[in-house]
Amino acid sequence: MSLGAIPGTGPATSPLPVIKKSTARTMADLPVGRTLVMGILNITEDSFSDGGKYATADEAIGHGLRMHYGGADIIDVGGESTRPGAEPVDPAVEQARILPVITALAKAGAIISVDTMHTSTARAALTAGAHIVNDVSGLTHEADMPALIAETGAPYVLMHRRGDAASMTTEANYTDVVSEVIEELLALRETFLAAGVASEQLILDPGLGFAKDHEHNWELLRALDRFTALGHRVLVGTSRKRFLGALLTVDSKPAVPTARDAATAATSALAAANGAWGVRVHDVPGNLDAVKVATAWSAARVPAL
Ligand code: PMM
Repeated sequence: MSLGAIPGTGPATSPLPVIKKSTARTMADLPVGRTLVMGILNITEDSFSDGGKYATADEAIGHGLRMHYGGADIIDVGGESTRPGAEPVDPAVEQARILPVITALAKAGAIISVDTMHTSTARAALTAGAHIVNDVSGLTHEADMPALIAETGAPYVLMHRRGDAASMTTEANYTDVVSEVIEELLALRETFLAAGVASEQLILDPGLGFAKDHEHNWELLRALDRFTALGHRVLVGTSRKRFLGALLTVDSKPAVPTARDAATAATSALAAANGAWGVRVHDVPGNLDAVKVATAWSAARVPAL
């Protein structure tokens, strides 16, 4: 395919990246031996960190390509904000936002996950070239998701959440957050297995920030090995989240989202050292460095005493 043939990639002189090759890839092409870096591409008006930034397909494709060529292993494309209090988006609107972007990025050789709670959007995205379904609903949204995942055989991120965007902040009540999140994820796992989903398709995510307060997020991150011990790949999303902003408070003001990237990279290194399969992040280069550090640290010989 000639340069610029895909909308948004532009002529060679354009400041937007151009397609360097057009080979579609599969999950088998993902690197092994280190934690994967999933770059976030929110094509929404109201996501907390990057809402409204990629309002046109051209801008979204350009940013996706930048992350792809900048070393992202996976690009996570979403068209509906998941932040507390976000307005629901009609699946038709969501699909109009994301499908042209997924088509273009898949042609450029990106491995793509679709961040959606809608079964119809997940199906359309897989048809357009997405590889993974990333569903933050914790199965609170559409009951036919397990049937779709069984039918397609696609890898599926099963994330823990209580309630929906409107109610989740009031549902962060736990006696033992780690045990309860694990228990609730395992119950959801049963629903997927009963629908015919293969265990290997399921990627677990503790859902940091989703019906969790700051302390819960730290506890979950600290106990990540209990999640990896469940025998599934584990994905972790800390990127620029409020618990990092609160940690970095200066003069009683939490750090703004874009000032949270170094702290995010630190959490990515910790997650990688604890066996995470992937980290979902805004800043791809910094987090790629962080997981490489963790890989080298984990692989280093421990001298005998
Ligand atoms: N967090 C957000 C959105 N999608 N998906 C998974 N699997 N895990 C997460 O932690 C997660 C997610 C919210 O962050 P954003 O608004 O920056 O996309």
